[in-house]
Amino acid sequence: MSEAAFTPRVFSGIQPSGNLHLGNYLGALKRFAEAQDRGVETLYCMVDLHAVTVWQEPADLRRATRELAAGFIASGLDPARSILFNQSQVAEHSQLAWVFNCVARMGWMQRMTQFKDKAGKNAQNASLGLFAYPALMAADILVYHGTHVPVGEDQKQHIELSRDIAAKFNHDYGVEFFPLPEPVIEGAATRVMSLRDGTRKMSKSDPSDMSRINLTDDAETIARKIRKAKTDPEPLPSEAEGLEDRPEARNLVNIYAALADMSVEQVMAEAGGQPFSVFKPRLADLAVDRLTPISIEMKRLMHDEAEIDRILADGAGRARAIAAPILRRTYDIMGMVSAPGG
Ligand code: AQP
Repeated sequence: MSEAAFTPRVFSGIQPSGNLHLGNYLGALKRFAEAQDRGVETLYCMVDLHAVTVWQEPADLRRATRELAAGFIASGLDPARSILFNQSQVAEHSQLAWVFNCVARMGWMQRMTQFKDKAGKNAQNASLGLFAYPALMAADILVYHGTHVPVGEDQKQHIELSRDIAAKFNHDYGVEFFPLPEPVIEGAATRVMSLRDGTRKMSKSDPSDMSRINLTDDAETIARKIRKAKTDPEPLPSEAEGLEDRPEARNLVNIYAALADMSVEQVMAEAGGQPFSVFKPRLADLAVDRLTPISIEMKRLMHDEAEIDRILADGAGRARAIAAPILRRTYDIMGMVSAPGG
């Protein structure tokens, strides 16, 4: 393996913690499929080891992992062209994460806003895994020498930390072994907000199901959630600048733009001045048109769990073939003695 010559390779992951939603689709899954369709090498992972940083019922985790795999495939990821797998089947993620636990500094982790958000006021009671989460995430990417990571805006800080870990490892050992991965955060919907509060991101763990559109929602549910989405009483402004202090209006316009593959300016040119009584039904029609084929395909795929398990096992084998030599070389750089010829 020639060090410092990094072929572009895309890696990203999603937690199988239930309720795959429109934010995950527009911020991540849709972008994953676009990278695959550009012909770059792509690896996409159901990060079950991340999910268990907070409590998961075993039966729910098993179901959510298969449902997420179905969501990946229904969103356009082709197991023949992308490597699709669940993290716990490739032990090299955890092995490299331990190395990175020894590279990353406590102070770096303490600055992570996701830890602060998720641990809340009771940080002493959070799991050690939740604190160390970003080191595992760095390992997820770097165990493949991943160079590009499509993610939503909320993950930017973690990718920056992955770069810091890669740079410190390279510096400490005097090598250029790990690439510094780039976040790929593009498009109109890098941060989809809650339908109930335009200042909070749409999230799996929001207790209100009305706050998000789930990829498993049927047409009627999608339309109802959009109809009931919080808005202000004014019609849409005629230009994008007019959305600045109107978080709910901006969110619906961003969602429209991302679903229609349009820019926000193009949407404003078409829909500027419309009251929400006109814009919301248009958005609902578009969302139903784009999302119901995904939910129907997910349900169909979920009928054949054995086939999903076969796809994940096949992906894990292909992922391990890339990860194992990178981990071996990492250990070697660090001075770990390996079996002769190993
Ligand atoms: N609201 C969002 N807008 C755009 N992108 C989003 N992503 C998540 N929410 C939004 C992106 O989806 C990918 C997978 O996220 P994840 O499931 O691994 O973790 P998360 O970011 O913690 O997702 P949630 O829904 O916010 O889960 P909870 O409620 O458990 O915290 C990432 O690329 C993420 O950016």
